[in-house]
Amino acid sequence: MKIYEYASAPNCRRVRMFLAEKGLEVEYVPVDIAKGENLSAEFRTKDVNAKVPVLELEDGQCIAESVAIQRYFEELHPEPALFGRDAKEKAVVEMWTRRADFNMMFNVGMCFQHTSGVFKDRMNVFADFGEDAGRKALKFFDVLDQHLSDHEYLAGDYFSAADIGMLCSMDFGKVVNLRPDAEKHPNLVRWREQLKARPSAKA
Ligand SMILES: N[C@@H](CCC(=O)N[C@@H](CS)C(=O)NCC(=O)O)C(=O)O
Repeated sequence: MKIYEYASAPNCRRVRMFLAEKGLEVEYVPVDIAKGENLSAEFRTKDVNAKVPVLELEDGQCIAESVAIQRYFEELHPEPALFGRDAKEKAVVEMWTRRADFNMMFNVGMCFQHTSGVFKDRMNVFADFGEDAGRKALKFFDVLDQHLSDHEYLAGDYFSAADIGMLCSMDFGKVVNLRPDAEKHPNLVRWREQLKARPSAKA
């Protein structure tokens, strides 16, 4: 079993942090997305979208999508539960996981891809769209700050995969100067520092 990944990519960090929380070790195979190694015909046989991370099982089955990879390991190693323990927790973690993807990862990612020029060799770039996505991510910082004013973690009083997804997405915002402001977002900064103190945050 191995995971194809690019160390500084947020969705790869999301899987590494999850596995560290579970105490699991998997072989990692670096794929340099900056050099476009993920765009090769061979890599496309592993993921039709040509993205990392991809988990390749012993029988050759490839599983792309960071959350799908996390769910595979959650099923095999249920403790500690990171996607919730009962129907209500599972739904709440799912809700926040989707928000991490659609409200944070998508906007931060689009801001990076459409304003940095790093991927201009492989996509059409619309700077206005990227700037607008950046503004949407910043607005979502406000929403998160409000939510975290009376919740310890995103899903409530327990740490979950939703926290991992949101942290990795939000931290990636630094590359396009999207950062929470300690004065404007004290609750969000408190939550981030709390997560960063976990050994898994360094994975
Ligand atoms: N929804 C996918 C997104 C995967 C994704 O966007 N991966 C990025 C790195 S974080 C990538 O491979 N980018 C290379 C490219 O777009 O060429 C997931 O959660 O794994």
